[in-house]
Amino acid sequence: MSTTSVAEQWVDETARLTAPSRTEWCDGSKAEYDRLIEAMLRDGTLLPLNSRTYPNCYLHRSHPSDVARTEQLTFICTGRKEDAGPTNNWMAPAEAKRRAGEYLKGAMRGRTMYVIPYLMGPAGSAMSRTGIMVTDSAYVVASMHMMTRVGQVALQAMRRDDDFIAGLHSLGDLSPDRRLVLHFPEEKLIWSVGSGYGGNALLGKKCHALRLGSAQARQEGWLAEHMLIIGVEDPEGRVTYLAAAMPSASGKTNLSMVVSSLPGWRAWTVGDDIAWMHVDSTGQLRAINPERGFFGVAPNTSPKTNPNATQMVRSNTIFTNVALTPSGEPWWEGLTSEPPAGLLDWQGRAWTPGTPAAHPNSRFTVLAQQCPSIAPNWEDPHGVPISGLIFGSRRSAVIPLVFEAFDWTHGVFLGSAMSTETTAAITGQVGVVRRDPMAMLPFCGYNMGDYFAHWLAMGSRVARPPKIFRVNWFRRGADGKFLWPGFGDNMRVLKWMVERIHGGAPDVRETPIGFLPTPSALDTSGLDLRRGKLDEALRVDATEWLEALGDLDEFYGQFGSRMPQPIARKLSDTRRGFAG
Ligand code: OXD
Ligand code: MN
Repeated sequence: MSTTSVAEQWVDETARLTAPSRTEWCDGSKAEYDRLIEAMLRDGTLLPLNSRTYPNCYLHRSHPSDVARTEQLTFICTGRKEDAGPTNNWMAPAEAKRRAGEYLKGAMRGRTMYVIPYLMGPAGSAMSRTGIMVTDSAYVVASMHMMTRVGQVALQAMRRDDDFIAGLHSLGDLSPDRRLVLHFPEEKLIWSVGSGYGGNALLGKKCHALRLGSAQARQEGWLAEHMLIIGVEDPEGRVTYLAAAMPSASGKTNLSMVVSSLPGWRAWTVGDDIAWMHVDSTGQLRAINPERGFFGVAPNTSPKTNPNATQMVRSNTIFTNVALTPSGEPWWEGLTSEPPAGLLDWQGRAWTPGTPAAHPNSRFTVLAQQCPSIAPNWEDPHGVPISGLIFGSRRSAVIPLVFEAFDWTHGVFLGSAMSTETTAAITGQVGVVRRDPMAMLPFCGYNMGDYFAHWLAMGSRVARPPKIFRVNWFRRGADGKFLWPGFGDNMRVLKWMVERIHGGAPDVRETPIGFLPTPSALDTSGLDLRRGKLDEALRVDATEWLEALGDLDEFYGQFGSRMPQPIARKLSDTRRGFAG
């Protein structure tokens, strides 16, 4: 394999620091994947699953203290603290390298250092970008095979010798006390040590495609977003593409593969987690999915909530931290209504009812092409044209089921003001409400004030700005139950959006937060939902809203002069709307 001298030099430098016993360049071939799997089966990193019912599927159990992204150990290391901004952890680059350098020094002794050239995005796309990652984890290499395009395809896509994000990953000793996930946007460099889990370790995903990707996108004039991409086909056969930002473990995978409860409507999956969006020469916003596979949350994935996902993980899938049945099948909460007898939990112990069988952040890793609803054009090098953007979060109160922004700037305001309840995808307390602008709080690789400004600037370059919607599937009634059934019925909400995009559904209710569908504008045919529940799901309460907006001045205030005034003005307009 030919490589560039810049890449070779960086790999040599890394080997001098980490001292592996050997270095192996990965080619991304099936033979390579099979060799890795065999080696991991031999050394116990992987356990085989039932080869009849789950062919070529494996179970990996991570270290019990390494089960989710660790935001408190994740840093943006820019020369100036203000360039990382108040919502990111910051460390000076030299200090970051000194500290992580201690953990990395000799960390690969006795281990193989794998070098993975990988491409984020379809082959042949001007929107795709290259990374070169080194790791001492065979599990990470096998996962990168599924999540990215590995090998020559990546090297060929480099625009210059130094046109790659360099990523150094080592398991270290897996101790959270010696774990750091460091991003150096000014050097196009990632250092991650001490974790073998998900977004901490599969560097193409959060570290490259979002944190460094967002910084690169700002410089180059595009958007790197924590968004699914979906094509909604209507009964006339027209497909309308939307991208939707939602925080981790808040339904992106389910929505991207939704099986419609409305006859004649169907969804095509383009991506479930990340969208890279460019404005083309005609002023059309277009999106690619930079990933090649899905790293989805297993719990609550079932034939009812996501039939496409349950089908796609029946073969060629690596499961991490799920439970194991006596017949060698994976199991997680929600997969079946009753847990099978004789389960082993995610740590391999006899399961005790009342404790999690699968870890709440247990995952499946699988190629996107296995998804029954994958769009035929999901790897189109030109991407898909985006006509609608959705900001969605998990809020049991206040936020209505769906509403539409008045215009692009107002939509950016709605995204910037998004708040959500935290989930098990991150280490820490679950269910805490926090501001999570555009679902990018953990992923924006630069000052979020500049990020809002970049969003506004992108709007002025788009000839036909997509309509922007805000959704919340998670609002609960006084009885504590969800007001909206969700899942396949979310197509009813998507249908309203598609109609709005194409100039239909004129019957809207104007409120200070945006346009809401009148309850009769949502297609509820065949849905057994009391009208009162829908009214409640769509209720906009001035007192609740004024209270919910209360901390936004302080939130925006952190960004000082970097906070774009047009967004702050939308906040005042909203308050005025409710007051008057
Ligand atoms: C993910 C996440 O893994 O957002 O996609 O945590
Ligand atoms: Mn995600």
